[in-house]
Amino acid sequence: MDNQKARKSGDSWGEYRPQAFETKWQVDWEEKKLYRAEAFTNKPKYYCLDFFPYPSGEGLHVGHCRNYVPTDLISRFKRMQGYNVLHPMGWDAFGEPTEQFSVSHGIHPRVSTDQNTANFRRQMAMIGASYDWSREIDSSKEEYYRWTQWFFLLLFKRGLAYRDTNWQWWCPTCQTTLSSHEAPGGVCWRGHKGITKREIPAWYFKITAYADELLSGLDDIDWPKKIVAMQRNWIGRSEGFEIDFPIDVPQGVGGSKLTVFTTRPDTLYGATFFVLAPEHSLVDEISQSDQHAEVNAYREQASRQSEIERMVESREKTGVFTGGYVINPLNGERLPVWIADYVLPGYGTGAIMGVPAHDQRDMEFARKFGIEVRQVILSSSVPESDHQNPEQAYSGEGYLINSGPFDGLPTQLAIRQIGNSLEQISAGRRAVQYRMRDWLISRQRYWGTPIPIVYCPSCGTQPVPEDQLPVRLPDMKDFLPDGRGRSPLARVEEFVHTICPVCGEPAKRETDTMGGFACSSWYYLRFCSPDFHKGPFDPTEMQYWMPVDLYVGGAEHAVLHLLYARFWTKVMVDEGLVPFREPFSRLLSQGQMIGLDGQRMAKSRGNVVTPDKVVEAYGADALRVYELFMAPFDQDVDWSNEGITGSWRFLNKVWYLFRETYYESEHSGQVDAELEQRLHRTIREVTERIQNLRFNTMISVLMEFVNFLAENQKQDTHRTSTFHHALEVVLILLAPTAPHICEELWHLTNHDGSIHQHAWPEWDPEKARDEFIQVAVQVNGRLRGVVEVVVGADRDEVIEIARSLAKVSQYVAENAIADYIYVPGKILNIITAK
Ligand code: ANZ
Ligand code: ZN
Ligand code: ZN
Repeated sequence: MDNQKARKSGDSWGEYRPQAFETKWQVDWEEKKLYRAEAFTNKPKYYCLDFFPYPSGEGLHVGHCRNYVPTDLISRFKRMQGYNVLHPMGWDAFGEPTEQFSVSHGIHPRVSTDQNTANFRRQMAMIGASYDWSREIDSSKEEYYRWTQWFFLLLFKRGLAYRDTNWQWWCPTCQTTLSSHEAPGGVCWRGHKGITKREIPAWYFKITAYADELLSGLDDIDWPKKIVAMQRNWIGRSEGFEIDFPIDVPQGVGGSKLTVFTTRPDTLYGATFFVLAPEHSLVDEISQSDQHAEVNAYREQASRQSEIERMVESREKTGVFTGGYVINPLNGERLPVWIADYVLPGYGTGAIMGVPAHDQRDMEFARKFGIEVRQVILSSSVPESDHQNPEQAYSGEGYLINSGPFDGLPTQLAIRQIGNSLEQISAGRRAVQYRMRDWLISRQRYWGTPIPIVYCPSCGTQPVPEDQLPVRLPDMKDFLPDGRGRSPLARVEEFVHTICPVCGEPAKRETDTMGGFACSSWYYLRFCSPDFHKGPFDPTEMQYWMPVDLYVGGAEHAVLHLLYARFWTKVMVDEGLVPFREPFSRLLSQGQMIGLDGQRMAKSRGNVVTPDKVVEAYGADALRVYELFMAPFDQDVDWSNEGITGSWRFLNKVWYLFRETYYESEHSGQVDAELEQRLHRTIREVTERIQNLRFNTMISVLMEFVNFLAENQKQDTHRTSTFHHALEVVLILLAPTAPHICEELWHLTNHDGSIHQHAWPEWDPEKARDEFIQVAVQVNGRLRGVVEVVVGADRDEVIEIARSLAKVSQYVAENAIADYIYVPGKILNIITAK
């Protein structure tokens, strides 16, 4: 810093009034195209992406900022570190909410989408987000959705898109089918009650073909454990056996069989009955005539239950005997065949062997209908006193009893040997099952990507040729469904009637549109080359930018969106389109913002705080500091009005530190060794904490350092060159967090260019070397140990280290903690609740 230039009179600065300069800088950054990503520079690349937001009519609230502020900080930080950063934004604009919004406001979805995205853009600029707006995309625009259709054709060509008629959830309010995940608990995901099942032809994507790859890929990515577990659970892979039970036909020819899927073939000797799902295709064949009436009545009743209801474990078991029997292939026993709704049609083979002693649902069923409960597994832990609770099935491992030649075998060995025996007599085979179902893509709605398929009376189902894309969404004024279960597009004659691409004769178009998850399954690729016309993305740009280095968004999309996007990526790999198997290397999900009423912040709950209000009162930087400082990034947090004031006060302190010290004094040229050490440690701590996404403690480090400088300033030891250098560095370190105030101070202190283009400071490891001190740890005033901590470690860190002490962890585990009293650098006293 040039000492001469630094002389400037303090009174031109005034008070800290962020409203006076924040917008000015936002406009300046945009004009200077500061945040444009440019491919093929010799810088390393960094792709930092937010989940694709749906541009709601309500706009952003401060809860959303918990997503956008941290990714903005990371993007700014990476740019200063010399990366070529891609930080784009776009809109997941197709979908029912937009349609509903349009209806209730009496505007066309195209118009409302444009209005809403404009508002989002404004709000994002207002909080200082550094998006590269030259890459903005909108999934409801023709330039985008023609490529969504292109991907549909790719899936079709590879045999991964098919049409089938199935029972599906139908929401009478939304007037569309719902995929199973959109009907959790038998309620439409938008809260509508009274959904029913309908048999409807629809398009599906065969995601199940990639089940194993979707599982194994989870090993190669840096994602939160919880989300990986949710993905695994959703895919739900089970290894087991299929076992054939011949149907017992007293008179006449046999040969038919019923097959079960079981994970426990070792319990085969304990099977005392057999159950088919009421929907099973062989129910009619097995039912005896005197049972027909009862069987049919039960089937009718079962069809009205939701799958979710049927899966509830505690439900009273119901069922009907069919009159038929099957034969246990290993011991020849005759088992009565029932139908019961706790057996689901869509899983395994839709049939089970009932082993009441070792499966709780089977136990409840057997008790209700007076069926024998036969124990075949003895728990190994308590061999002699193995008195089983007569109402509680033992589903663990152990040793076989009552199992003929297999008696005495431990579970795992028994599974293998019984499996081998079944294989030898061709009555069983190894099998793998997945809970995941194929992806239902059809929606009978207007505001979505039209499915590019044509039905010809002579040529059948034909894909629309690539060079005829896009299949344009016709402009409809009255686009609501008419209650007949068809897509509104079916009413547009010019749309429906077309020419068969194969024979040139009249044909009809598919009128369903695609569910929104199709649009968001590839958008991350579009950002690499948003204006590319020859394909969904430019292969060279894609090679440069992909995969996404950091992907951040809410946990509510942790299963489906991520699974679908991973699925499309794997299809693209197989087609030779992309070289990476996983699109998102690192994933994070931010915690939620809880409103003042203790509920998750949401417009529908009326507890929303908008960034507009906060920025107006405190400025964007205070909001940003607050969002980052209030809690660890991934934890839920309560909105607090005091908290935002605290953040503002911190920035105010920064402002006055500069105003009152820096330019009213010249430095002496002297070096302050102690300050230098602190400075280098601060650089290291801030850098590492940003890298480890510990934004809240990163800000504490900066606050502490600013306080230290302010103290020095009062003691008038601020004339050293070290002090002046430290001030400059503080500004750079704070710039990604509070970009406006730092830019303003940067210019007030006569620096040229934008601070956001300044290089990130380095630290000297020698100078930053840690010094340790000992802190005594007490529990309720009694000494329990001593821990070594780094000088300057904050309270939370000391608590964390202290809690892991063996003598302390015991107290912590057994008692609730009432308080921690920390005397910095000396004593931590843990007070337990009494
Ligand atoms: C006999 C048995 C004995 C079972 C035992 C369990 C314990 P996962 O792990 O989820 O794959 N099952 C199979 N198909 C079913 C269906 N369509 N509806 C309801 N239940 C079904 O579960 C596999 C087990 O779930 C299978 O193993 C079967 O019950 C049941 F001591 O077979 B088991
Ligand atoms: Zn609905
Ligand atoms: Zn034809």
